[in-house]
Amino acid sequence: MDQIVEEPSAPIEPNPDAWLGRWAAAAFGVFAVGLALGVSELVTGLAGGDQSLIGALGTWVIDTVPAAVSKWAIETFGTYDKLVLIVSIVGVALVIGGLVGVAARNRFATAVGAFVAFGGLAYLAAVRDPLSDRIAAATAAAVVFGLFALGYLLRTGSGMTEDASRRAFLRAGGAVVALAIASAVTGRWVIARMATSVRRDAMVLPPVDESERVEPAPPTAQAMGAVPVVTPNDEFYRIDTAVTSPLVNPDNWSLTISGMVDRPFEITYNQLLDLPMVERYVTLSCVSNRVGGDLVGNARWQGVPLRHVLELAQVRDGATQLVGRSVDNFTVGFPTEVVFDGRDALIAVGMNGEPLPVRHGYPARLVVAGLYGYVSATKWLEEIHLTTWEAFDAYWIPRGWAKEGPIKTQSRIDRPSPNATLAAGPEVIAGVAWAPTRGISRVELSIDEADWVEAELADSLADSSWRQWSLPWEATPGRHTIQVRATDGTGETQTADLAPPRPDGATGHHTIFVTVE
Ligand SMILES: Nc1nc2c(c(=O)[nH]1)N[C@H]1C(S)=C(S)[C@@H](COP(=O)(O)O)O[C@H]1N2
Ligand SMILES: [Mo]
Repeated sequence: MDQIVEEPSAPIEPNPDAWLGRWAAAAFGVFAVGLALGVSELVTGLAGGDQSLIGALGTWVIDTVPAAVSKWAIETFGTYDKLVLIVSIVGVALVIGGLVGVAARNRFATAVGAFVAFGGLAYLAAVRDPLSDRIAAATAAAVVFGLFALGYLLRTGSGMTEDASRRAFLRAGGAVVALAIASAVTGRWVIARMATSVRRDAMVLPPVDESERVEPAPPTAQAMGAVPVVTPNDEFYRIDTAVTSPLVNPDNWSLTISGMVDRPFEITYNQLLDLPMVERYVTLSCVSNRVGGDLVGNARWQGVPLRHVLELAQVRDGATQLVGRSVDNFTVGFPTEVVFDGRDALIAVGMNGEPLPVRHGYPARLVVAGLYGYVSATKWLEEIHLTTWEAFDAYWIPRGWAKEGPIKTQSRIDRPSPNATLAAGPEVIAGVAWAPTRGISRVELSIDEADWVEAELADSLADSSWRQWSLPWEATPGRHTIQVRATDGTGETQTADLAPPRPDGATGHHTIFVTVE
C-alpha cells in the first residue's frame, strides 16, 4: 500500500463503475477547491492585500443581485447576511469542485480547463472590487495549487482496491484538507492584521481643543535616573487575556452604549472621533504589579470623556455599575459614580500622540484614573453597558480578585537597580511614585534603616500621573539597603505592611540592596 501511495507515476485508471471511486473523486475535487480557496486567502494576506478572492466575489454578488434579493437577505439573515453570503460562495465553489473532480477522473484536462475557466471568471468578477489589488496573484495561486492537489489526490486514489483507496483517501485527503484549513486561517489572520495596520498607519488623530490639551512633559521633569516620565508606547507594559491582540478594522467597528440608559445608541469610529476630545496624563497600573514591579506606565491619552458619552445616553437612576466589554468578550466593571466625580475617565483613541497601538486596544479603550486595569481599562472596547453593582461580576471577579480596584499609593526605586554593584562616591537614587487620582506630595528614603529623608520631587504632570523623584547620595563601601515610601496628595503615607497582589493590589515599601566597592 505504501508503495502505491508513494508511486508518483501511477496512471489515472479509474474504474467508472466503482461507486466509491466516483464519490472519492468528488470529495477530491471538493478538497482541491478548498485548498485553492485557502491558498487564495493566504496569498492575499502575504501579498499585503486587503480583500481576498472570496471577499471580492461577495462584493460582486452584492453589486449584481437585484435590490429585492439583497433586501430579502438582510431581512432574513439580519447581521448574519455577510456570513451567509460568504458561506454560500464557498459552498457553490466546493460543489463545482466536486463535479470537476468526478469529470477529471477520465480526463485530467477537464480539470485544467475547469480550474482555469472558473478562476478566470472569479478573477473578472472580483477585480472590480476596489480593494482587490492582489486578486491576480491570489487567483493564479489558487488555480495552480488546486490543480496540483486534485492531480495528486486522483493519482493517489486511482487503481487501487477499495480498501487501499479508502486509506489513501483518508491520508492524502486529510493532508489536503489540513493544508486548506491552515492556509485559510493563516491567510485570514494576515489579511486582518494588514487591514488593521494599514488603517491605523493612515489615520491622523483629530486635533484636541486648545483648552483640553496638556503640556508636553517638560525636560525638568526628568529626574536623573528615573524611568521616562512618559512611557514610550513600545515600552508600555501589556497585560491581557488575549492570545494575540484582536485585530479590529475600524471601518467595521462600532461602540454600543446599552443597558440602564434612556437613550441607548451605537456609534461608528468616525462618529466617536467627532465627539469632543481631551488629552490627559494618566498612570495605568496592573493589580498584579508586585512592589517594585514594572506593570505600571504613564501615558498621554487622547479620548472622549466618558461623562460626555454617558450624558448623551442619559444614565438611569440606579445604574450603579458601568461594564466595559471588549470585542473578545473581556469585561471590566466599576462604580458609575467615578465617571462623575471629577477624575479623568476616557474612551481613549490616542496614546502619546499616536492612534492606540493594536496591543493597547486599537481602535478604542477605557482609561479611568485611579482604578487598576482589571476593573477599568477595557482594550478593544465594543460595548459600555450600564447595570447595577449586584447584577454583574466582570471577568476577574469570580477568579478571586476584589470587585473594587482603587490603585494603592506606591513608589519604586529605578536607580540604582536592585543588587547593583556601584563605585564609591557621589550617586543619585531616583524613581517614580504614584497615587492616581490623589497625586504625590512627598517621597522619602531610608538608607540602611536610618531616619526617613525627603527626596526631591520633579514637577507634577497631573495628580493622576506618577511623579519622578531623586536624592543625591554619597555611596560608601559596603552593602546598603535603600527603602522608599510615598505620601499622597491627601497627606496619607503608603503602608509598610506587606500584602501580595491578590486580591486587591500589593502593598509594602520597595526595598533594594546594593553593594558599593
Ligand atoms: N480586552 C481586554 N482589555 C483589558 C484586559 C484584557 O485582558 N482584555 N486586561 C486589563 C488589565 S488586567 C490591565 S492591567 C490593562 C493593561 O493595559 P495595557 O496592556 O495597555 O497596559 O488592560 C486591561 N484591559
Ligand atoms: Mo491588570
